[in-house]
Amino acid sequence: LKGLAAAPAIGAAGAVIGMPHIARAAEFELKYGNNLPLTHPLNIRAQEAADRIEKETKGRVTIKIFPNNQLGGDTDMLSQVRSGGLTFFTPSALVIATLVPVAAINAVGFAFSDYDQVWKAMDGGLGAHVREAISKVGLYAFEKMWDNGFRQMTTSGAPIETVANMDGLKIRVPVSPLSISMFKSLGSSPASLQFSEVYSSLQTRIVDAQENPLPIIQVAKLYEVQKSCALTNHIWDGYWFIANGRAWRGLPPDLQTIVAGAINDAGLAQRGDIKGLNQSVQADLASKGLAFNAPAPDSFRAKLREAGFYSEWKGRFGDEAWGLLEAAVGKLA
Ligand code: X2X
Repeated sequence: LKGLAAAPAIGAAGAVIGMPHIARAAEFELKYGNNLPLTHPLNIRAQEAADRIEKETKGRVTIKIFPNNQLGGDTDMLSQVRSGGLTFFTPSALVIATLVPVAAINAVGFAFSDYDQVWKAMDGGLGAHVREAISKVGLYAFEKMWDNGFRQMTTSGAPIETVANMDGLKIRVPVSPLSISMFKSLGSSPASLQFSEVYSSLQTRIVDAQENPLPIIQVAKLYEVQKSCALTNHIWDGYWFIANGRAWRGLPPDLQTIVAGAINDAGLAQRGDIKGLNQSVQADLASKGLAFNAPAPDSFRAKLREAGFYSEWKGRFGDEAWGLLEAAVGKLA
């Protein structure tokens, strides 16, 4: 984990600024990668955590952030964090589920009705169950999940008013078995694409629609290539802040305490940011030309039930996990 000493700063004219000195390399130089633009609260709060960690560890731990798929898409970063090439990664629950299937349980369609239910479940028994499963594949999941948000559907075609408008719709979904199953059950033709490919696939009409929380639609400028947005709230999605297990265990306990404290606190602050954005972003997107409508969820839910979506996923997640979800949200299927 030891890196090279930083080179002395070089001024515009090539002269060394001040006395040449060799900065001491941090004992632990850690890398964190994610799939979101720098302007998203996830990156803003992660940078705050990194600054706090450097300060509180007196420079022994530094974290360099690689935002916006700089290190590859989700699938690439997931394998890098498993191998140790990356120390930290924040996959959405949907995406880490390709490795830890039960992690998608928070994304069951229309399960959560509000954030009180979400955080009670994810900070409680359901989140603990998922973190345990994540630990079994050699990764460490920090206690506090970060917010992605309630997912909404956008399209370049006719507005989505009821589930009938989903028929045959070519919609991009994340690389996630649950998303594919859900959108097939709704009658659409989903395509799994990494987030790094979403803007261009909408622009070139490989797909006509996508679904994401409003803050992502804003920071990734998806309004430039979409016409309307249906406020369906069909999935609540969050990010697990994960670490390579070996790298995590290689940190002395006092440093682990500082790192976990800073990351979990930043996660809580980030939840507040998203909550605030949920209030304000819609007006901004509307002013940029995105038309909004708020479909009643009933036709979507009924279609999922008829297609056997809930019974299938209850079976796939197992009774224990399903019971923990229902303890938070009430009976689902
Ligand atoms: O890929 C997406 O749609 C995103 C950004 O929401 C996730 O990370 C799942």
